[in-house]
Amino acid sequence: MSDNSRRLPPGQVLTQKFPVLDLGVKPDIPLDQWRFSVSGLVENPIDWDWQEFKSQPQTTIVTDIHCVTTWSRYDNEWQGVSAKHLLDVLRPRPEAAFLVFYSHDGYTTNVPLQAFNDDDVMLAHSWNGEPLSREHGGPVRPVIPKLYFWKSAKWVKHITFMDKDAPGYWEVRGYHNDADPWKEERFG
Ligand SMILES: Nc1nc2c(c(=O)[nH]1)N[C@H]1C(S)=C(S)[C@@H](COP(=O)(O)O)O[C@H]1N2
Ligand SMILES: [Mo]
Repeated sequence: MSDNSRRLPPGQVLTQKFPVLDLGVKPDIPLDQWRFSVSGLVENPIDWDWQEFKSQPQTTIVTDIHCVTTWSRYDNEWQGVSAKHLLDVLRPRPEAAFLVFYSHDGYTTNVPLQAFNDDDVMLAHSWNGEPLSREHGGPVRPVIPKLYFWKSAKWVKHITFMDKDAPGYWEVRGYHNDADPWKEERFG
């Protein structure tokens, strides 16, 4: 896209850098100890080790990042397991409407199932052709490009599917629950 006004959401500034933002703890999770589990309102809960995760169908997507602190970064190439595939495996129950992500640093964040169930959402293990670095959330982080980047939990270890919403770390501290950059849903 060449028309920047249609690509850069309101109030954002483009950067070539990839800033690091988190609570200050950067967990080190060796791949042989890494696990990823999903529980709650799904027909088929999972508890994957690294090999099971990597043996799922792999996809690549290129997305823009929009952080609530106003930086945006274009053309990030992510590789991993698509949300669509994960949902095929999990088979959410009809009552399932909200997800909470749990991370190794104690961070949590919430999204509606509708936001997760999108073609550009994935659990990423690589960024721009390299394994996702520890400072950016490796081994694995979800990427939800249509929402501000705080919804993309680094060092993810668990997802729970629920019938009710449950605001996460920043959402209970004044960040907007929905986080749509195009509507500037930053706070409140
Ligand atoms: N586990 C975890 N995930 C997190 C955070 C965090 O503190 N812990 N911070 C969020 C915020 S506010 C942002 S902007 C992005 C920053 O990701 P980056 O460091 O890869 O740029 O991670 C999000 N995911
Ligand atoms: Mo952020």
